[in-house]
Amino acid sequence: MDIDRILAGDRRALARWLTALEAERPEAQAVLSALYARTGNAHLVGVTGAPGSGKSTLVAALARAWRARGQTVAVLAVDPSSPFSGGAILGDRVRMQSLAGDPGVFIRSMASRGTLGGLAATTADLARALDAAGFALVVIETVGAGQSEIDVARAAQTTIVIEAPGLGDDVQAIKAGILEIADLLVVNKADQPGADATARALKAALELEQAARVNTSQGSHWSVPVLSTVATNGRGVEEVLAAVAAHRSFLKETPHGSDRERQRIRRELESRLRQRVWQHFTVDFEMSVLEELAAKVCAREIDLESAVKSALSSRRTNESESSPP
Ligand SMILES: Nc1nc2c(ncn2[C@@H]2O[C@H](COP(=O)(O)OP(=O)(O)OP(=O)(O)O)[C@@H](O)[C@H]2O)c(=O)[nH]1
Ligand SMILES: [Mg+2]
Repeated sequence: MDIDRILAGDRRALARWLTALEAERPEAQAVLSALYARTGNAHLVGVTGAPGSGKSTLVAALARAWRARGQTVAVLAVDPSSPFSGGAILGDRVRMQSLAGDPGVFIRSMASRGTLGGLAATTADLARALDAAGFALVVIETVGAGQSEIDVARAAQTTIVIEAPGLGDDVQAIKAGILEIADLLVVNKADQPGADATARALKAALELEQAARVNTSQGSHWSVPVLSTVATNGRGVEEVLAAVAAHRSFLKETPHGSDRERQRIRRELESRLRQRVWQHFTVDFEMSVLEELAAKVCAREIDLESAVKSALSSRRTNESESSPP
């Protein structure tokens, strides 16, 4: 792990570091710790939405527009669960081909981690690494479907949720959870029939959701814009760029923004801690104990709470055996 080469912009050194971070190698974490003070300069932008809504195409268009302004861009494409991820990544490569060869752009696909809580943590680490490596914008693309994608999106500072007309029932596709994390809503494929109806449905859903948001947060609040784009020809891309910049200023300049940043870090801290405590717990804990306890609970021999106590006490016995008094 060569810190100097990473900081000098050596792409292979950076790629090696990211690979080692994905594999959770301690030396890669050590580099991240050493470089942590250099993070915090990038703007982390999440892009999430249904499969095929045009995320990659829009990300490529955004990246080109940022590059035209002289800003460097890194893209993390996260696709952990899809059995087609190999193909999707190939497709992404094609769609992002116009960016290939530009030293100011770095594209990385992640498809490896499927463990609970682990993917969001790994994504956040990779985003931080790209931040430390000096990229001005770090875009995290995820297929928005379940909770784990929402967790991944939460690693971003500005989250763009993409919808497209004709992807089944439009309003149904917008789950409450996904509206909640949206800082910008984009109706892509505005050249397709039904785009206006999709935008209207989104605005209506958003009004309900925002009413709830204002009640829970005091003072300044961000009003989520609904924008339309045609990612394939760049229509509306400038407006998205402007809205991302406005949201960034909002985060920097309002108390709500700094609160949110602290909450984001706190959430990450908590989930890492939870994972670490679990890891610690499961070291020399017999997982088969869980199977036995589950069978007993199932057979109504014991209740869940007693099973938890029993698991904890069996762990404690192990602990006192393995550590001298
Ligand atoms: N007509 C039209 N087609 C678009 C637009 N944006 C993207 N597409 C097409 O929609 C298809 C899917 O685009 P992608 O960018 O791969 O979508 P994605 O959301 O990244 O897809 P996954 O990563 O597989 O979830 C491609 O064939 C694109 O060319 C648009 O604005 N209008
Ligand atoms: Mg994609």
